[in-house]
Amino acid sequence: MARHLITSALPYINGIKHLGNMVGSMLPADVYSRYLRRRGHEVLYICATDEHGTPAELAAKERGVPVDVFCSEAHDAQKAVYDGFALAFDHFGRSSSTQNVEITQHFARRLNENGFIEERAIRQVYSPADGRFLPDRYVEGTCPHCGYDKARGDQCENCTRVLDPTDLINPRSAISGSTELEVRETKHLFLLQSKLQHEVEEWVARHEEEWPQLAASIARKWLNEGLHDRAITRDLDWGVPVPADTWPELAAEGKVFYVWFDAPIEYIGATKEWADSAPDGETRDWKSWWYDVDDSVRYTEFMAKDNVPFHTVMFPATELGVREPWKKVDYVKAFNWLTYYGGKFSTSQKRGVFTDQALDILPADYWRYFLIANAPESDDSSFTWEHFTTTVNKDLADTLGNFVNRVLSFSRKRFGEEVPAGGEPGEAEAALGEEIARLLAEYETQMEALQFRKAAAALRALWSAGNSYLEEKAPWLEIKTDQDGAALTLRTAMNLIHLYAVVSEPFIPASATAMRRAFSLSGDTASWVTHEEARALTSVPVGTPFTVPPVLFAKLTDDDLAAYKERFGGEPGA
Ligand code: B3M
Ligand code: ZN
Repeated sequence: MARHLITSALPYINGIKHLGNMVGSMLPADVYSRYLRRRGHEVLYICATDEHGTPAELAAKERGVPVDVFCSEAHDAQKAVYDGFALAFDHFGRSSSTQNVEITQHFARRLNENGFIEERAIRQVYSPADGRFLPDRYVEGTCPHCGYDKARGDQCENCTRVLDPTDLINPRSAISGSTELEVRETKHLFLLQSKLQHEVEEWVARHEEEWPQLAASIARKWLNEGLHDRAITRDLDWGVPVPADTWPELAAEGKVFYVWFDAPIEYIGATKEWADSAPDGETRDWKSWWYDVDDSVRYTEFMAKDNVPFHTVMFPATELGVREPWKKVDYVKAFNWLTYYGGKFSTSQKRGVFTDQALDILPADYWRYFLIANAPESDDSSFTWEHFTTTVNKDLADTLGNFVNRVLSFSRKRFGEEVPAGGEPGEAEAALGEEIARLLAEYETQMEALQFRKAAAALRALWSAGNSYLEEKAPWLEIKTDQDGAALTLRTAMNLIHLYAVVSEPFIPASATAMRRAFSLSGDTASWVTHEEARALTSVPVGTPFTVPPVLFAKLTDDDLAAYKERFGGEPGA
């Protein structure tokens, strides 16, 4: 059993995330964590809100509240949505924590001691109208690479290239809209990534073969373009302060670290937050997860493709330059985009379905299953309400939900509230057992390979196999001539329900719990199903009391579909 460290890209604090963000980071990380926990591994799943930088300041400004107040409220609001999605973080932290401040400053001091930080005077965009320097997103304009006219000063949303505000064509202030911008000189800290290029290349070369193609190709592209020295400080009121013991002058000017410098470090910071918040009597050793002395931890990161350069090249460069054995990522699971009717989901333009709205409409399990089954793994994938309602009706309501309900209600009606005895398993049961064991093995293989769509397909096939068996045996007919045979069929089907409860938990935890609780099994542990158990289908013994849970998944009607499309718009976006 390994120790698995899992992180998903830290959601920015500036607003509630849409379904595209959810499926490209937190949700698959949660599914994978839940799976590994069930398999008996030690898992630590860490996430946090990414609270620094210009997006936070701009969002707070828009709301008219101080940025720290804004962040703490926005953190709670995001956390509530993630609880609603049943994301089982071990800790959901905040990058503005004192733990992150300390570790970030420590990293900066070490990088400086090792000769990887240099103070440089640079020319920066200054807005007389706003009376301040305009870093990153405070400047908007046209991307010099692709011509997109709403590019931000830190990164072009359209072509994902990282930018500097002075790169933009026709720049304007994001605060006042002023186009009368000047360039003035000011001092900043630079991380000398060019000096680390060689080491990062070597490190990537040792890992890229194992990474999915999407992550590996992005890392390569960045390395081939060459690592540039980058300014890692900003003129902002909000952020991790530059430590005064090392850079008194810059600290006095109120410079803070650039958000992309401290955000990945928060993976570590949040782990320390987790340790520091241990209940009385429990000790949590955060360093054993991060200070890599015995190679006992496997670290998997989840993120959308625009975050890949920061995680495969820049953060590793930082970690390498610190010259301490900080754990570096082993496996990078990257995702393409989920589109809304082929167009962009957009937080800023409020197009698509937001995670809080999704939960208003239907419980988390509907979304969890649909999103993972259609995760944009090898390509972008498109969300449409038509596809969503069809999938829910077919897979969840008909294939799984109906099976559970039909089997349990019919058995209760004919044999009472305990699992019936019936005859000995025959050929049909043996064939079913083989099929279930085979599909379970396939499901495990895909989960371990982090192939979520294929894992979902295997799960669906497991549910379907139960339906085929039930159709073939038709206990509602069988019972007319062969009571024992019908009881055997139902008992076997009930064992399938229990197996489904166990193996479906990573995808649909609430429904899985409802299925499991249908049986009063003493000593029913959280453990996984072995292939022998899958073949035998006898884990739920004769005589086990059961109840019929309420309908697991409601069928969505044409009226529902029309209402969703009316509310959210069902047409391709720009
Ligand atoms: N907050 C970007 C994003 O939300 C950023 C990820 C940080 S991961 C350390 O897409
Ligand atoms: Zn661009």
